[in-house]
Amino acid sequence: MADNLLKATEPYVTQMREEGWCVLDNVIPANVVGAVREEVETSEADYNEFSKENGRWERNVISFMPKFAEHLANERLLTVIQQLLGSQVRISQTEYKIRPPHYELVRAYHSDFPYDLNQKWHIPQPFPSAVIGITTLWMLSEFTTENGGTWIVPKTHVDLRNPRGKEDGIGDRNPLDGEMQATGSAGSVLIMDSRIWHSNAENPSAGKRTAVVVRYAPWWLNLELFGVNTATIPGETFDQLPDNVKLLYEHRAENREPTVWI
Ligand SMILES: O=C(O)CCC(=O)C(=O)O
Repeated sequence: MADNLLKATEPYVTQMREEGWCVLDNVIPANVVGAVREEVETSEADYNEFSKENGRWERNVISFMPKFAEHLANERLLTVIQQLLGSQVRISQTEYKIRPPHYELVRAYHSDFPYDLNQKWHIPQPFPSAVIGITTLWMLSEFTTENGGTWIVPKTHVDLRNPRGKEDGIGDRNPLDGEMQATGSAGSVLIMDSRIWHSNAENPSAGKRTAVVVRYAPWWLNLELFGVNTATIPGETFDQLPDNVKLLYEHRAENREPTVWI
């Protein structure tokens, strides 16, 4: 990793280790984020229609958003992630996270894969003291406390309890001590240790809160997830991705021999 990148990302890595989260700004430059947001918002309907006809786990959502995909190996972002997960990383899951205007929600606190205790493919408590997943929420519209900025509880990445832990008596629907909403300008990325307790928030505003969640994993983690959220990317679509993004998605490419990792 280049020295200048290590230096520029040091405060973020420190915050990740101590607090379990940070917001990296300007990952998608201001002059292109509007076009990326539009692509993501308009393609969700195409994706939903495709999935209705062909099945929910038939095509990876990244296939529907090539402009967005270009940013996933952003140098500063990957430098932060690689310092926490090791230098070989892959993307485990990608999902639309668009909250419509006037979206109402009771909190639903959880940790993400591989620590989501409601999913079959989780590791058991007590979680080992190691970073095994990084969740990134790409803010394609500004995140505020009025439009559904994600609820997070800083420092919970080292708490051995969990809101979905049956014996832990926390309750995933309750406001929690220390909770705060993550905010940032469009083009920023909320980065979380996947153990961090976090939740959707209501969006009482009149505008959409548009985001995509992308989860990164170390190379050695099993990403098969029993077929759920393992949708593939057509080979011709995969061929169009920038090389450094191919590296993150090669395990999901259809009809392509593994070349990038060899
Ligand atoms: O959309 C959000 O603000 C939170 C999403 C979330 O909790 C998740 O993807 O695990």
